[in-house]
Amino acid sequence: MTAIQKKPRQTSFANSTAAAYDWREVARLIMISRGLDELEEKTLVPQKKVLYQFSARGHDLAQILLGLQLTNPHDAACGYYRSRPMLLALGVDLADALGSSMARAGGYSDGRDIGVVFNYPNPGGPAALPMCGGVGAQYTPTAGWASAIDYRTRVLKDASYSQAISVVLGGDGSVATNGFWAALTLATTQKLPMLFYIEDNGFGISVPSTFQTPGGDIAANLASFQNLHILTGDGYNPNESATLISQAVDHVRSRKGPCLLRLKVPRLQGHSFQDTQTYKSEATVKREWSLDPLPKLREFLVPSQLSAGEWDQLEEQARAEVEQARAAAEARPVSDPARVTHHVFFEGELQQRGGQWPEGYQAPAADSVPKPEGQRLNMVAAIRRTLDHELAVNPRVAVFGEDVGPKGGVHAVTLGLQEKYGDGRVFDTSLSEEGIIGRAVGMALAGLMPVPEIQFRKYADPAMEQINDCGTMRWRTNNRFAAPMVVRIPGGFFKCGDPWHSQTNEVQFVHSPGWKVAVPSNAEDAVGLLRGALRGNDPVIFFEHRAMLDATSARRPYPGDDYVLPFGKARTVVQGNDITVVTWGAMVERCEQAAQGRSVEVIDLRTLMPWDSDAVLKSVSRTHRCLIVHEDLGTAGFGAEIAAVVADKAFIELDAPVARLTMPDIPSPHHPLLMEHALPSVEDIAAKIDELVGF
Ligand SMILES: Cc1ncc(C[n+]2csc(CCOP(=O)(O)OP(=O)(O)O)c2C)c(N)n1
Repeated sequence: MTAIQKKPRQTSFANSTAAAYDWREVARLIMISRGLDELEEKTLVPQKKVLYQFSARGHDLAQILLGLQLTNPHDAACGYYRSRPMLLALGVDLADALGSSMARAGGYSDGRDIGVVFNYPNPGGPAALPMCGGVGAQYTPTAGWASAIDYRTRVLKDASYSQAISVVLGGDGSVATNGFWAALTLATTQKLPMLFYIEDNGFGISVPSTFQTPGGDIAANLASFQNLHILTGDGYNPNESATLISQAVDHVRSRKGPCLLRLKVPRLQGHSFQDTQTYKSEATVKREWSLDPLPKLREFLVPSQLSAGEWDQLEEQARAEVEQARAAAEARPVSDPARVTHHVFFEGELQQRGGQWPEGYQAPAADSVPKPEGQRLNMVAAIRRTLDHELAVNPRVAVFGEDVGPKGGVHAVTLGLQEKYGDGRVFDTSLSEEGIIGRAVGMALAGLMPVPEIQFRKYADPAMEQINDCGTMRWRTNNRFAAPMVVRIPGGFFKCGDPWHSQTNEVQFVHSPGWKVAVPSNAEDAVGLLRGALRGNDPVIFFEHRAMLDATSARRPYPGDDYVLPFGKARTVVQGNDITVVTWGAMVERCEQAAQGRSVEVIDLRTLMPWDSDAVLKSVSRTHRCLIVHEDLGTAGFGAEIAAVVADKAFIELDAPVARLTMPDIPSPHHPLLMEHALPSVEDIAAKIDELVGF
C-alpha cells in the first residue's frame, strides 16, 4: 500500500480500521456476489435468460468494503457494468439485481437497458446514480453530485450535506477517457468531496493498462497533480484494502479534498461471458487466480474471527439467498411491450430521484397571457431578466459555463448575474463541455436546477455522450431517475458564418430521446419558454439564435415575471389563405418579410420537441399548400420530418408538393456574401411561395 505525494509509505496495516468492519457481513456479501456470478455463468447465460454477463470475481471484495462505507444519506456512487458487489453492499434487492440482468419487469430498468448497469434511488439513503454502457460516462455526473454536495452545504446552508461524499468507480481502461480527465479537473480545481476509485485489473477487455496510461499506473502518473490525495495498493488483500478504503473515504468525508484510490485487483474471468481470454498467457491467468480475494478473506477471518463451521454456514446461507432471488426473478414476467414507449418524458408520475420536483418544489402560478411592461427588450436582455428572476425566486437554480461569471458570457447573456447572486450560484467552469453537462447531470440528480451554457452550438459536440445519457435517463431507469436541466446553446449565423460557431443542427437534439427543444424567434417567446423549462421536470435544450439576440425584429416588451409558454404550441405569425409556411428561429423574420403582399400563413413552431403538428395540419387543410423553411441543412433536417407528417396526414388536402427551402448540405461559409448565398433569403422564400401557389 502506498500513499503517494510525500505521504509516509505504510508497510503494516492497523487492525483498528479492519475492526471497524462487520466482516461476517463482508463474507456474506462476497459469497452472494459469487453465487450470482456462478448462477449466471452456469445456468442463466447458457439458457439465454441473461444476455450480458460481466463477472465481478476478483473486484468483489474491495467493492463490498467500499459500499459498506457509504453510510451518509447524501452519499452517492456511480459505477459501471462490473459494480454489482458495491450495489449489494448498498442493500439492493437481490431479485432486482438478478431480475435486471434477466431484463425482467421491474428492477432497474424494466428490461430496457443492459441490466448490468445499475441504478438505485434509495430515497433517504445513499444512492447509486444511473450507470451507463459508455466507459467513462460515469465520471462527470459523479463530479456533479460532489458539486451539488458543495452547493447544498455552502449555498443552501444545509448542514446535513457537510460530510456527504461522491464516489466514482472505474476500471484502468476508463482512465484514458475524456470523462475521467474532465471530472479530475473539476474535482481538483474545485476541491470537491469526490473519491475516484480505480479498479486496476490490468486490462480493458484485452488491451493492457500500459495503453491507457504510461507505465500502466495512473496513481504514479498523477503523483504531482495538485489538490489530489492519492492512495494505491492491493484490492485483493482484505486488511490492506479495508485500510485504504477507510483512509480514502475519511479523507474525502473530512473535507480534505478529492482522493484517488487505485486498487490492483485480478479479473478472474473474461471481460464478459463471451470473452475467452486468449490474449492472456497461462501464467497470467494462474497468477491472477493466486490473487483471488475470496480464499484470502477466508484466511483472514478463519479462525481468528469466524470458525470454519460459521464460514460454511454463511456459504450455505448465501446459496439459499441466491436461490431465493433466482426463484423471485424467474417469477417476474417480461414487462408489457405496450409500455416501452412510456417515460421518455415526464408524464405526471414523479421520478424517485433527480430534479427539484420530487423534493417538493412547487412552481409559482404561471401566467399564460403576457403582461407586457416597459420598453421592448432584445433577446439577450429578456433571457437575462428571466434568469435573474428565476435565480431570485428559486435557490436551486445555478447558472454556469465558460466565461459566464465575471465576464457575463461571450454573448453577454449572464452579465451582472454573478455580481448579484455570487459565485456559488453563477460561475465559470473549466473548458470542458463534457464536464459542464456531466456536472449538470449530477447536480440535477441531487435535486438542483442546473442551467449550463454551451458557448456555441458546435461545442456541444464534446458533450454529446452526456447529453444522450441525460436524455435517456428517465426512460432507461423506468422513471426511477431523471435529470431535468436547461442547456442554453447560442448558435446559427450572425453577421458572418463559419463551420464552428454558426451551425444550428437542432435536429440532432430532437433525435436524442428525452430532450425537449426550444428555438425561440423573439424575446417574449424566449422568456415564456425559458421560464417553463426552468420550472419544469424534463431536460431542455434552449437554442438562442445568434442573429436574433439583438435583432430589432425579435425585440418585445418583457411579458412579466410569471409568463410561461407551453412547449408544442406554435404561433401564427401572419394569417393567410394561399399557403402555409412553417419555420422557426431566425427564418421567422425572413418568412414574415416574404409573406408581405401575399396571402401566406406563417407558422413559427417555437419548439421542435414537441412540435405542433396540429397547428400545421390545421393550417395546411385550409391553405392546401406547405412550404418549410429552415436554416439547418436540408438532408435529414427537421423539415424532412414535417414534410413527412404533412404528406402522411394531409395528402388528400394538398394542391402542390410539400416543399422545403434550407441551407444546402454544406458547413456555414464565413464570408457574408457566401453565407447569404447559402441561407434561404427573403427573395428565395418569396419565389418559392409564388412557385407553389402557382403550381
Ligand atoms: C466509450 C466506450 N468505448 C468502448 C466501449 C466498449 N468497452 C466496454 S468495456 C471496455 C473496456 C473497459 O475496461 P476497464 O475500464 O479497464 O474496465 P474493466 O472491464 O477492466 O473492469 C470497452 C472498450 C464502451 N463500452 N464505451
